[in-house]
Amino acid sequence: MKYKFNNNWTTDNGGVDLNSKEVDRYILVTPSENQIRLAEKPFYCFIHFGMNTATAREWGTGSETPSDFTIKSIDAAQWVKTIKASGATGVILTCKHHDGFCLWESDYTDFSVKNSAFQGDIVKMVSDECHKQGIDFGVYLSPWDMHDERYGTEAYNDYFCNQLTELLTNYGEVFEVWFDGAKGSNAVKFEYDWERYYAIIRSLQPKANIAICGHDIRWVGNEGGKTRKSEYSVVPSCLCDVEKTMKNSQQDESQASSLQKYKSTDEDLGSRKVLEKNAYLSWYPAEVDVSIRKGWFHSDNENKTVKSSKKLFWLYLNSVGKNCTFLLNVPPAANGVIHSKDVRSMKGLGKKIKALTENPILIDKPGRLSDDNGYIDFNFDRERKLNYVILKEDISFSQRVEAFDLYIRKSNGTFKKVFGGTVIGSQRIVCVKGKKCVGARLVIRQSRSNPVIKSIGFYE
Ligand code: FUL
Repeated sequence: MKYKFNNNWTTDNGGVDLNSKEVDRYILVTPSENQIRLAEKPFYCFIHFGMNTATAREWGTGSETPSDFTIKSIDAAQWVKTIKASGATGVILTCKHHDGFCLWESDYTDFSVKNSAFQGDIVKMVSDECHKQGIDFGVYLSPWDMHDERYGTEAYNDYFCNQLTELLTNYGEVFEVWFDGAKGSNAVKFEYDWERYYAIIRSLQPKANIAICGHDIRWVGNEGGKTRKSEYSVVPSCLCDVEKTMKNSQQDESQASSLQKYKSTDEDLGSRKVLEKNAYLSWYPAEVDVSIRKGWFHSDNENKTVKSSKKLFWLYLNSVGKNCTFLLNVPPAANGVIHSKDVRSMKGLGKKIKALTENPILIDKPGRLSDDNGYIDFNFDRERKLNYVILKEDISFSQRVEAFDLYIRKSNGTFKKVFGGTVIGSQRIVCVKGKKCVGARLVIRQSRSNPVIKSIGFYE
């Protein structure tokens, strides 16, 4: 055999402690029930729709009037059907974007669909449709509001809480509340009453995760689909600091696409080197938000920028397959439907995601590995063309694996390394590109205490 495999790997463990007080401190950080539920349904969609759809802008100006919302009808059934076809399991609707216009008939402002040409409540139409077609519903409510006169005074916090209460009371179960960190650089200085907002969410929708300016879901840090080589879920608690998130978020309308460029500054958020310097740690998994087109809102000028299903699938593998959740934005047009180009890509994506696990070769549930489980062998029934390997840690025991390798075993008995990776986390998808083999070997090189592998699946 060309490679040396160490059965009793725990004595080596990459030269770092397998068990120690410090390691215990890391693995004691585990997800909440809500975070576990989200990790099990890691792909969902954004719907950016509102005043900006009618005016073909990204941010609006704050001086629009309800009559500028010229859209008269929407086909919510088509929206949800399109999203379901992609394999996504939820929708987050921009109930109010930075321009302040509300897609529901709020009792606390005149600036809503109520006073426009639109007949009805768009939040109700979309949430009803989600419930009808069996997918989750979530809300985006922009804290920054360019229109409302109360913004900048304590009365705005009351207004925001009232709106949050409406959204979390009248539209059934809400799976995620998305608080955007974006705020114009010239906006008045104002302290949002986050603790009050969070208390309302926890009491009215205890199953909802709070994203971005919240403590349940971390923004991956860019809007281009880039994830880190090692995306850790156990990170320093200071990353939950809302002010820090806001500083990195969009601060100008024209930045809509510049955030699609990658920043690599904060590449390491959760290695031992980082954690040992931080007294407080949190389970704060990353969410990748990307738009299917150049902008977040639909504009006919950007129909050429619709991403192909191949590109979307790559984004899926690079997020869902790398311990992140994936929030893909699909913005309907001003005629009330999602454009046929976007529909085509979404359908294509759905097919690709389905095909990923359509032909299982073997699925195993190893559980907690023992000291002499340095490697585990898997024997296939016959020679197979291996395409994907899907690994999952049991994250209720935290995120433990720090380095692993995958080998295939050829029909002549030799091993060939096909992948060397770092973290696994809730899900790691490894592409093997149809290599012929009769078995495989998973080698754990480094871990925080003994790994707990929930499952490993091999797919043709
Ligand atoms: C940003 C916003 O400014 C964009 O308009 C969009 O809503 C995106 C998801 O977040 O920060």
